[in-house]
Amino acid sequence: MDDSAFEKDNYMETGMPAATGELRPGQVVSLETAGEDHSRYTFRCDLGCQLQITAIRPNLVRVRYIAEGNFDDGFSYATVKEHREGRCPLEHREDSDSHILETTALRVVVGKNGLRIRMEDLDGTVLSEDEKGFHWYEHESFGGQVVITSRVIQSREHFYGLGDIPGHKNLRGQRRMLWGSDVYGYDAQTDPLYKNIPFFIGVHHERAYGVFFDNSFRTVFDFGKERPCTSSFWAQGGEMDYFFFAGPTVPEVVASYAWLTGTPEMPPLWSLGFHQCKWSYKSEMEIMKIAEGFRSREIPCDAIYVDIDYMDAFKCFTWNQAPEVYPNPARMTRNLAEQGIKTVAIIDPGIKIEKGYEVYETGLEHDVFCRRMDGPLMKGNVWPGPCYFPDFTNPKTRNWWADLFPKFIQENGVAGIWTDMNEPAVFNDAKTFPRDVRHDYDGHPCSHRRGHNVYGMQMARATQEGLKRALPDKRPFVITRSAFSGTQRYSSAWTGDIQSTWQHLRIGNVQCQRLALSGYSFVGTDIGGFSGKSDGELFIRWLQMGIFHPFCRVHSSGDANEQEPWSFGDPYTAIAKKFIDLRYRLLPYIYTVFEENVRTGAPMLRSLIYLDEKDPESHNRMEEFALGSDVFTCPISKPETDGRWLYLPRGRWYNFWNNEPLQGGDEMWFDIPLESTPLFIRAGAVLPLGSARLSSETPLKYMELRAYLDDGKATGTLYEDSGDGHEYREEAGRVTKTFQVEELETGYRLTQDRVGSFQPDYREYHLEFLGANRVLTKVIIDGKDEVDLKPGLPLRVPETFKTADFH
Ligand code: MIG
Repeated sequence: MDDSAFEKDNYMETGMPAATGELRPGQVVSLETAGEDHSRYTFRCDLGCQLQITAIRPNLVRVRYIAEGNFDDGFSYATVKEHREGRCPLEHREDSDSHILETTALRVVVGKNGLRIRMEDLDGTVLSEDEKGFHWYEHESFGGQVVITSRVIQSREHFYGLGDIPGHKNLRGQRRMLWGSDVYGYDAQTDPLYKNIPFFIGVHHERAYGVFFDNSFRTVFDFGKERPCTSSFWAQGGEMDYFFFAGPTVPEVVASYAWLTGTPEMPPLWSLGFHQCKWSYKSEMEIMKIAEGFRSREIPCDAIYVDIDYMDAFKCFTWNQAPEVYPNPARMTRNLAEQGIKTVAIIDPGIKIEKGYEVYETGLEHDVFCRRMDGPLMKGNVWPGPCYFPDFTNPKTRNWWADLFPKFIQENGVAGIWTDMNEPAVFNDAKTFPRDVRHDYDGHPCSHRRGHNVYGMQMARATQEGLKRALPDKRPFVITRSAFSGTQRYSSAWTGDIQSTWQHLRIGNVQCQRLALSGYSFVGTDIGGFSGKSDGELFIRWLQMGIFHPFCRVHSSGDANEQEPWSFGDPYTAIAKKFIDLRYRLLPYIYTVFEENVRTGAPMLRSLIYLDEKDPESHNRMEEFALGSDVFTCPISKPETDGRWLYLPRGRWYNFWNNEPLQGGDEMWFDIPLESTPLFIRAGAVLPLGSARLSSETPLKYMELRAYLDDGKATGTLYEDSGDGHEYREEAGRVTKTFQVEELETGYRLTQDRVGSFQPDYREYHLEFLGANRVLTKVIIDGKDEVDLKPGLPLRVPETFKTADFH
């Protein structure tokens, strides 16, 4: 029997505690403080329950409860250790009912009876308030406790975040489970999904807070679905251990969560280009034809993927080298590389049980595979038939796994690795490992109940390490389907097996926005949809959204139709090329936005709620989103339409296509034929646009700078480095340029401020002033070289300029 049946998943129902088995903390009997700065307080109750509150930063506190016994060592895969261990002082006082702890930004009020918590700002405005607060049930089948926290939903409170959940952007009224699952052809109601990101944001009264429940057991979040005024979350084991982010704005909550769980390293530039994939391109010949398809039509492309059929009998780290399949992978990848195209190969966790197969044999030798409770290795069926599965939560296993990559990658010329099926997925009733499977959990031995939700994350981590060992001078590129909080440090991600329908275009849009709000920016969908059959119109509209996602890849199951940019004939091919070209023109901007995410944790994709939580229009609208601070879009998500209504956020904008200035804060109609998509640039931005090219490796001829003037002013940033390698870690290997436009009496002054000394290939900027109210006829560079401007030609300035005065 599927042993998930032993785990009851509803702990919300009201009823007499005695009847339901619900247990509560009782009365506080003692209080201890630790740390010279009193950054931690521990409360003990009469029956053994404890609460520990630790201030990490003024707007970030950690809250841990245990029902009995002692706190565990607090180990977490999700958080950056030095950040989790940050400390800041807490001031304590008490009144008859409560203990009151304060940082310089947040007040935590703890009830002496029952340990209920109220989080307030220092003016006494409630951010979040417990209902029953912490309570628990004994877990009858497995031992330990089901740990729960319930809170009062504030008036007009809305909820966001929670990873890749496919339903409405606003989670109010929804219940969602986190238990990574292989959900082929999922839809908006499917629950759970692939990724497990137990982080959500609450917004009410123009304020935001966040909660990260750092627990890898199966968790459930209820945002007023069962009881309309109560939100709650619980786990099937482990501790009630959560981090509370006080905001008070959505951007602050999101950046704070990203700080705690980490941000990625800079990716190779090619990984932000356009990628083409299919399950499967079945031979070298077919792959070379696809590459030729791109190059003969001059459609840019940076990577082609090989799916499971490149392997010999689905054995990881092997190639089927039969003459009609992949006779010479090294030759193929070299030929692709000469055309500027990288090869990304899929690797699954299941290792075929087959005598003599090296990965299997060395796996046995190093004892890296998962075992059942009573000792035997865990057997499960996936693509190769019966398999064993590495325990990626064991450092020894990760080391063994990482060592498999150098040979595979160097011999075959592979540039990046795609990890799939790592929920983990198994072809059995439970669709995953039996619950009794053992995991090392980095020295915290446990069953699959605790190991499941981090399995994919640890596989991605070990794979990233493998790429680092294989190509030490390059930046690793990994893509994963399953993830836990913090996986953004190791890998990009895609949203899994999405269907080729208009509804799924809309679902994918929400998923990517939600992931970005949940610390995971380097994400995208299977453009055109994975399962089912796309048509030219759906493909184009999906692509018009996909080029604004940080990860931009076409993928399809390939059983219903071809899905290359030219598969739908005219006029679709030309339109597809136009938008893939646009992706490449935007690459310098996208790269700059990525660097901002790495440095500050600001998400690359920005939902309306992120842009302006004080604007009620932002709470429930789902389709509009920004890429970085300056680019705003909204996909056309319905067939046979040549326009749509959309909400432009408050502030001023320009229509990218005709440079028309627009006043936001309103819903507007735009005519959008198939060869266009809604695209707006923030007034006051200087947008860098690269010249068109076939791959990210082709040097730029020049950089276009478009100053979208807001009252005569504009500013912008451009981050550049060599696009790969590690030199960018030094100032000499990178440059951050800040551009500033101010209005002069008879023209404009543009200044460039550079930090870092990296020198790009191109020598010239081509400038454009949008919203200018004068005709410019000459430019003076750095106060001396005066050049006449020719009408109709671009305004050119050398890449090295400091000030350019236009008159
Ligand atoms: O059971 O490798 O989501 O992208 O093409 C299906 C074959 C396994 C699921 C992935 C999909 C991939 C497919 N995989």
